[in-house]
Amino acid sequence: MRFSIVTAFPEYFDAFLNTSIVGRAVKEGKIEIDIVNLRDYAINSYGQIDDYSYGGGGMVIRPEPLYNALKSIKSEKSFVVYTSPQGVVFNQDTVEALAAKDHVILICGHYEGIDERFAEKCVDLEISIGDYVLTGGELPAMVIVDAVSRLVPGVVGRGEAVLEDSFYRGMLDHPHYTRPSVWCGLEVPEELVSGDHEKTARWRRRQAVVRTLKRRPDLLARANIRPYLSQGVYVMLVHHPVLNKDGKTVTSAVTGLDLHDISRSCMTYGINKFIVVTPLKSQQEMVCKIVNHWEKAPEGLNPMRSEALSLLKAFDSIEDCLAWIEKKEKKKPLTVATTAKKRAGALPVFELKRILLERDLPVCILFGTSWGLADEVFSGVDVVLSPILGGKGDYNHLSVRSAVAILLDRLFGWR
Ligand code: 9D3
Repeated sequence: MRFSIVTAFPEYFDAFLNTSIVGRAVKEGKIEIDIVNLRDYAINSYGQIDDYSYGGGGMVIRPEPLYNALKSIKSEKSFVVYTSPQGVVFNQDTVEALAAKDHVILICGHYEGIDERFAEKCVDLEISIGDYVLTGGELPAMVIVDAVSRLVPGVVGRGEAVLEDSFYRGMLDHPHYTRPSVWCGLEVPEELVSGDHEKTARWRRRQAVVRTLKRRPDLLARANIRPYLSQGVYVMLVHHPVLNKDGKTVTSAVTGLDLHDISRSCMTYGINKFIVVTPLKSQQEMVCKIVNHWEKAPEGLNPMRSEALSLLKAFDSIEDCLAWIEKKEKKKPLTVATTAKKRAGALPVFELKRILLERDLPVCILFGTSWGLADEVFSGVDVVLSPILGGKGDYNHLSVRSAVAILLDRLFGWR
């Protein structure tokens, strides 16, 4: 990975290039950083690189020195970044995108900025590091190089630290402690000195959750919360006798397609069990038959032979299933109903994420079939989720397997 930094103040980078993790990575040849002095491309022998702003204001860097400096270093593989307060705000997604490039050129702005024609013609991405005012783009360039370098293999000593960051990305870190075990009368939390790894992990997860909810609730919209839930997550597909619009009682049939697709969604998003509820014995037998059919299918006959169906379980009623979960988890699960229609009191997924983290209970998400869940189900659950909507109208036409996939992605997907 190579970085080229175009700046009128190369001295800024002296310590940076020789210090700590970045300094070591440069020495070991894992990254290459060249500093290009913009003054070497001045328009005259006075070293002039800037000029008065058209229309008044301060000084602006002229396009010719920038263009000539760029020409000396640019190849087809170069990606040109300009640091400016008007840029898109830098985050870990941008870091990852830049880490995939071979050669990143960073143009540091100074004074009021650079001539806009150069930015239009030569810059691929304009980046700001946050909403505060600095004196120039040199510190932002160092911030970018620092963050991107960490993702270059071998730069961060403990490679798994980088993996952990991306795995737990989207949530704040837990607090850290070191010796002495008592300092100023303050003790290290008992959970960390117990030597019990499971206990330590649980405490750290919980602390990360508490801090994120308190300090950065905005992060929840994108965070993958599954690793932070210490209890099981269950998906329930309900085939319940419901009144249809003609006033007849009907029970929808189990379908192989639903069982497969929902099982695979559950597998993908770390769901503990996929439970099918149907009061009909013949339908329960059908579930077993489908599972057995695929499990016993000879190799080669079933290209989708998957362990996903091992998540599947059938129950007579919602109550029986919830009692089973409670027994298994030693806690009453939080029950969540889904609907395709708007309902009063329904909560958006974002709120459910917050509730799940706050309560840290096992959770069972109920999906209805055909006409949806029965009214008494809605009144008996802890949370009703707002329907998945888009386009127009206050009703969705999604198949239940699509609804499961979308909801699981919104709850537990990386984004
Ligand atoms: C009068 C308008 N100002 C723009 C908000 C002028 C101005 C202020 C500061 C122009 C340039 C600068 C110098 N800052 C950077 O070059 C810069 C920066 C920053 O100030 N904050 C956050 N990220 C960045 S990236 C480059």
